[in-house]
Amino acid sequence: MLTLFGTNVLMAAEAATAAATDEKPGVGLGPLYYVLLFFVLCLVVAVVGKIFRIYDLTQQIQGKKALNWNNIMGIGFLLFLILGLIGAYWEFTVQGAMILPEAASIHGVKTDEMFFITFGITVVVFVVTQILLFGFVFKYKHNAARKAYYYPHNNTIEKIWTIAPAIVLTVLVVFGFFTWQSITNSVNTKGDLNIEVTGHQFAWEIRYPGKDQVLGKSNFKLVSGANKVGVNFKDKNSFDDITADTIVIPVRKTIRLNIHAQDVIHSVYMPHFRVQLNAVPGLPTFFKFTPTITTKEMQTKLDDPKFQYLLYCNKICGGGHYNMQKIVRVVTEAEYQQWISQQKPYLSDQLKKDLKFAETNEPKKESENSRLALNN
Ligand SMILES: [Cu+2]
Repeated sequence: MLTLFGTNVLMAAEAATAAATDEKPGVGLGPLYYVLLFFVLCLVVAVVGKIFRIYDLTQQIQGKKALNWNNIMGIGFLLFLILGLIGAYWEFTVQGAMILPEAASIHGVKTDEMFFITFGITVVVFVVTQILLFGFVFKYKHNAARKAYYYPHNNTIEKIWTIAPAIVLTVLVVFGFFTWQSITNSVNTKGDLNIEVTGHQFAWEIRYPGKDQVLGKSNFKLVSGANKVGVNFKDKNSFDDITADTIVIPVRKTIRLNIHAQDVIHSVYMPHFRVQLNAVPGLPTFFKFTPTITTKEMQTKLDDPKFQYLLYCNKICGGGHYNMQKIVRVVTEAEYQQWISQQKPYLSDQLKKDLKFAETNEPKKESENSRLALNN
């Protein structure tokens, strides 16, 4: 314990120095501090218990009235209830304030609604059951003057507490099922912006369709240093495809994310839009959503000029997992058009060179077929 405490004091001192020199907020209390605090609390409870016990024994030796342990335990339960409820309220207000800002997509609003309805129902049940549980323990603690009422079974109560939760859960599940259906049962409509997101250890590759609005076909067998997502240039639709470092999307336009993975399972996660879908090797998936709040509008709403929407990988996919992050910028249609006109074509000079190389050396390259045979 002393070692733990010492380490924490050192950490706090270091953080204080850093804060003084860099003016950066220092991290004073590490997790070890709280572990230590927990053990100290346990120790305090044990010591107080022992003191009571010694007092009790002394009273008995002196022939005085012994302590009423049932009362002490009853009050303990009541304290636990009160402190627990205060703790729950604290969690709700302090940690609750750290939740995501309002959903920035159409379906996200529905997801949030469902979340808050479920949360509301469970909170009410939680508070009522905890009060009943600990309140009953306190009220009906052992009392020598009172005889327990024998009440072994009641079919009506059994029926109520089986049927009521069953109905509530069924409503929640059916509600969830239809919401999920409405989010995912999206037909492809003309005018959707198709964007391809390919995950690999440890980065995301982004491809936009060119003027034709159609992404060219791709095949993992064609992946090479220059052709990172294995675009098939036999498909004419791929000629005008565009590669980008950031994801930029126009507000209030339906986006269809075409999701691929090249090595292990990754997961496309954009919490502000309430979007998450796994990227599975060999199994292309897609997710459609419509952003409703531009990055600038969100910065104003949150009063945070540095705010950015982000795309994360939400599967622990290896050592560099933390690195799989991309900024997502939601802009107006005009800003989007301006941005896309400045992006590089996917068919880079290097790629053109590579492909030509395959064309001229075709007969020798039989063995390296898949990668270089695309110009056959
Ligand atoms: Cu990943």
